[in-house]
Amino acid sequence: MNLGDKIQALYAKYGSLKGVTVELYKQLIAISVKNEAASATIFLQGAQVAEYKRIGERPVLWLSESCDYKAGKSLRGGIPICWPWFGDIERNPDVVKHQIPQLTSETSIPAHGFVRDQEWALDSVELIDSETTQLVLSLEIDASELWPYPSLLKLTVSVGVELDIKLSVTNTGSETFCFSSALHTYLNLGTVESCEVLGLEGYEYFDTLDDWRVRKSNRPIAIDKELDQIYSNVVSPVQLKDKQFNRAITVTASNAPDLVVWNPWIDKSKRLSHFDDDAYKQMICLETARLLDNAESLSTGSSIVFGVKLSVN
Ligand code: TA6
Repeated sequence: MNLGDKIQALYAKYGSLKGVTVELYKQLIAISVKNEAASATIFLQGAQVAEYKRIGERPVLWLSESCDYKAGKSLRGGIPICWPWFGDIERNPDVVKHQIPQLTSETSIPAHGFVRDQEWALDSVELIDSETTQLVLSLEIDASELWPYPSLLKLTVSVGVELDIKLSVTNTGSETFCFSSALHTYLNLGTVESCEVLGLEGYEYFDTLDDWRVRKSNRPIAIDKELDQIYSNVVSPVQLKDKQFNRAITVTASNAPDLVVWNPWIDKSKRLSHFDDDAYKQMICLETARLLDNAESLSTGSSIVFGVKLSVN
């Protein structure tokens, strides 16, 4: 089905719902929803929540102004879904890494897995009440050279006073598999100087910028240099406190015990795709995840659900 037919079919199914529109951004189809509490835009590619803002407030999610909205490349921003591995496959636990057949040298293994670049199906859009709209998107994965394990992913997005995201993973094949995953949430902020990240004080973390050395700090995280830190088994919600926007965004994980803190800062910003050189001043990634020792082993027919809730106060 071509783009036009897909859009027509989506409009026929959901276009009559209050506050729901189907939009085309160059090569990518998006569903925008607006209710009395908030608005959001979700792209079918990667089931990527690209925008979320509460009515009358500033965007909660950061989205690059340099996105090119081309098929096959996830947008820079919003909440990309990293699955069935996180980051560089080589940095994943052996139990995850050894599932990936040694591909020929010409076949590069994409960072953050492959589902963020694929088109998901929109299963449903439901107006729960005047302040809550729920969308469900799914991706059926057949065994492939890159991932020999049939799987079913479903993303449930609840747009309202809070943004609640749940990803369910089901093993639909005949062999147990193990995956790591992250909801790679890009948060919008006033400017890095006016912000700090609270809730990770006293936790050890891997500093991926210093050969994964284990470090710990008892102070809130200032955003004043490149940050690429992986925290394990975090129990508290994490908060981005933003003095300039006079708000705090609370990131509450569900069944996702790990958290990645990332800001590319000056030098890496210049090397990133679809990322303006000074964009590091307006964003921070706080990524709820299942990584390293918390990679999840799923036997045939079993499922797991994990996610994140963003609230503003
Ligand atoms: O989550 C942090 C990270 O792994 C960084 O190391 C950086 O690579 C970032 O993800 C963005 O990755 P991407 O593949 O989206 O450019």
